[in-house]
Amino acid sequence: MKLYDLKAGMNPRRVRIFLAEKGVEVPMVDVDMMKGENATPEFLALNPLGKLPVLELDDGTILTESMAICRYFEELHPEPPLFGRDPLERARVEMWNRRMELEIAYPMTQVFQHGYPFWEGRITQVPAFGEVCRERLRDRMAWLNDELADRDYIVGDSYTVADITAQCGLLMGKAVDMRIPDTLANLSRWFDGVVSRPTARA
Ligand SMILES: N[C@@H](CCC(=O)N[C@@H](CS)C(=O)NCC(=O)O)C(=O)O
Repeated sequence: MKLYDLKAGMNPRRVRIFLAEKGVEVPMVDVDMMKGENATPEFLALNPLGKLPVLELDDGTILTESMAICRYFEELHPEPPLFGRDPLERARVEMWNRRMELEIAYPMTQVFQHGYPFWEGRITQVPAFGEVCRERLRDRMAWLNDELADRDYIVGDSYTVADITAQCGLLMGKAVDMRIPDTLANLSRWFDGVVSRPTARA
């Protein structure tokens, strides 16, 4: 088995942190986007979308999508449970993970893709959309701050994949001038906690 990885990418980071939380080591293949390695015919044969992460199993089976890859490892290595411990908690983890993807991680990537020269020529940039996403993020950070007033983690009393998605999304804020404002004390407290975990730099 090998995991094709993009060191700076938010989604590959989600998988690396997930694996580190599980204590699972998987051989990694670094793909350098700056050199266009994710657009070579060889890589596109693995994932025609040219995106990472990609997991290749020993029999040649390919899995893409970071959450699909994480779910596969959750089944192989159930401890510690990162997708919930019972039916209701699993549903709540799903709910919050989706929210963290759609309300935090997605607008953060759009701020980057529509507002920075790195993406010129790679996508059709619409700078105004990047600005709309900045506004949305400010609103959603305030919402998440209120949500975290009475719990330690995104879902409840334990760290889950929803925290991983939120922390990776918000980590990107450093690069696009969308850091968590100091006034959002609950969100700042939660973020300081998750980025201090030993797995945070996986
Ligand atoms: N929905 C996919 C998104 C994958 C994705 O967008 N990966 C980014 C890195 S965070 C990438 O490979 N981008 C390269 C490109 O768009 O050219 C997942 O969750 O794995």
